[in-house]
Amino acid sequence: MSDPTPLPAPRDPHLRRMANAIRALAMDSVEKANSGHPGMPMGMADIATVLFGQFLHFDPLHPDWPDRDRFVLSNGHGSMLLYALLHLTGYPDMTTDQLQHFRQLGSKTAGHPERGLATGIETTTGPLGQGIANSVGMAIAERHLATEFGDDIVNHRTYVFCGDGCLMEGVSHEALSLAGHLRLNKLTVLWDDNSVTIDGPTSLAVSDDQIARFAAHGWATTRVDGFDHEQIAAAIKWAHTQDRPSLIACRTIIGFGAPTKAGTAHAHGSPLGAEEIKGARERLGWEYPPFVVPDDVRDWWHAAGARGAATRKEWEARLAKLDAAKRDDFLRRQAGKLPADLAKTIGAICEDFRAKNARIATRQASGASLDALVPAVPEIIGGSADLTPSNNTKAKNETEIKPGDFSGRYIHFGIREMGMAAAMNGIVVHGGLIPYGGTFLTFTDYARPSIRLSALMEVGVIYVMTHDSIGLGEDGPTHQPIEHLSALRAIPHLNVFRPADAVETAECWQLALENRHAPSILALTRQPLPLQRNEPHSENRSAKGAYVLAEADGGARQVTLLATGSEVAVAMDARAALAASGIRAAVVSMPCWELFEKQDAAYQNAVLGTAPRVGVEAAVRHGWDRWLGPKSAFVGMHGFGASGPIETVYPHFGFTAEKVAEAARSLL
Ligand SMILES: Cc1ncc(C[n+]2csc(CCOP(=O)(O)OP(=O)(O)O)c2C)c(N)n1
Repeated sequence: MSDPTPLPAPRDPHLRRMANAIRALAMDSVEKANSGHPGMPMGMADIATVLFGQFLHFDPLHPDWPDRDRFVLSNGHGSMLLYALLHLTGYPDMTTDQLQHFRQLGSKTAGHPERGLATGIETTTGPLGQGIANSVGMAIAERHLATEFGDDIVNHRTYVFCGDGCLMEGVSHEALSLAGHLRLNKLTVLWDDNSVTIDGPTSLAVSDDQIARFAAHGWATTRVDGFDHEQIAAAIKWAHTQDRPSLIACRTIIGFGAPTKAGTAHAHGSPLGAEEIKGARERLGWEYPPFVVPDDVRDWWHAAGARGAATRKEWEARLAKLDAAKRDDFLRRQAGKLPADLAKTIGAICEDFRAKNARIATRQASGASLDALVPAVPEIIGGSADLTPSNNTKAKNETEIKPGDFSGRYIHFGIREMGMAAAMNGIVVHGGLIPYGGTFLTFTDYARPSIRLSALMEVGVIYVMTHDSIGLGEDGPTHQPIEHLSALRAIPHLNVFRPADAVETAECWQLALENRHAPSILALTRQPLPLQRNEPHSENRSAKGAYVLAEADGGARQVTLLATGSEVAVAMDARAALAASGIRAAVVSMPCWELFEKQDAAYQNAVLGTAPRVGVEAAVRHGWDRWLGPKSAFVGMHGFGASGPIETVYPHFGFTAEKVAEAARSLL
């Protein structure tokens, strides 16, 4: 219930005043926007004041300082808390004007924090649970890089704010469990324990004992009054001494200060209204007009923001003393630049495939590529959601990350697909590492919310998704992806690669690694595929997304067969069958639609041709009409697959040269 009585005296009136600046900016920005969430910033303002004012290592003038502490606002709906902190501590781009344009088109102050829009936003949050799961990846990255470059160079902490919502989301289970298992002792979660969500009190839907839950996951736990600055500071100091990740449960009141809405869901997701804000100002003793921060408060916050500069300079001095080759490597990786000889490494992998006339599954080709890439590209760090032998994700000699020992480069993510994907987002936004992780393509559904965020953040996570069609056979329709390629292609800014053979697989690995600003899906087969490309390797032909693998022999094309992945071999056989009956067919391999889409019209037209087209893909048609044209046919899936050996399942669903040739003939 609301509590219109005066607020209890704060433990530290000075710090309360600093926190009230956050409260006022949050109330006023949400009010001006007529949209947003004032309750959480008002409830967590004192905790944020202690963390940012006394503990967090950061430098607003050097927001990308690699050894800064990471701060994740997992309860991203409270974005005004972060924007107010960035503004008050002196991030130059977070101006008063930006706060006044909260949630407006073109502003840096989007509804939920978006990485890249403003400096100081470490990761995009809003979908509850993602931030806390990202933080696990950040903490892994920190520990691993410390083993590579030393504690002098990498030695920072990761702090997370989260609410009841984040802890109700299933992905939090995966994240907490993995963090506890790995003993990520430099990760601290500060939970906004306010017992309120949108629908009302948390008692409507949950009765978990969160402290016991975190403890069961192997976390150190403590509880504080989220308005008591001394308790908060003591708990953060306590967290620094733990040998495992730590939870600080902070008892708070949502909308703290609001006379009638505090402590209720009414403070959660809508403007407080003029009357309520007036009352809050009175109760908080904040007599300044909207967006005005008095000098003493501004000075204190600026001093808090300036605190990190000296620490950063000390770090720079240590970096300067680092062995030159190591320092260059560190800086190269931080800048997201790949080793200069990557193309050579890929060329050698392709040569090897050709020399062996590799008739292998593309998942095996991916594994063989990793055998060469992992030693050549030290920033690669990988893993699998418990399908290592199936995904072929573990390179020869790739050692494992273990609880308390982060020197390895292979992560057993456990059966936690979304946790893995979200952790990879955390690893990649941390900087210095390129994460890849495997599971079956069909289980991208379990990871999709995090894959979407990789794409929204424009970060180069690499998803190694094997068993990419009904071609996986006996595991049957539960495991056979049908709509997944289409669903993934629907995500903007995500490159979906489906290589046709070993050479294309290595090429797609190169493209995925080189693209540091878009995530990649590598959709790979379980079944062996013949080598299609046996010309000496000079260019990465997959780079244009689609290309003519085999032109029609003996005259103009009568039909063009468009195929991806395992169906390229079927199309090639169909081409031969058509040739035998005097029909001139070309085969176009389309390993990545998104890259093909980026080519100019002249190239696209040359590849697609003007003849009738047949699309071939062991997946649903959805999306294919973009490429098929008016006179066309599609050989694909029209429903779920079936359990059985590939030798029977594949022809059962029509993936034979005869059926494709038949479809082509029907167009002539
Ligand atoms: C995955 C996901 N589901 C639903 C929402 C919508 N949503 C935003 S905030 C919220 C309630 C969160 O409650 P809590 O974490 O306790 O935040 P508080 O009310 O304390 O600010 C919900 C359901 C969301 N942002 N993300």
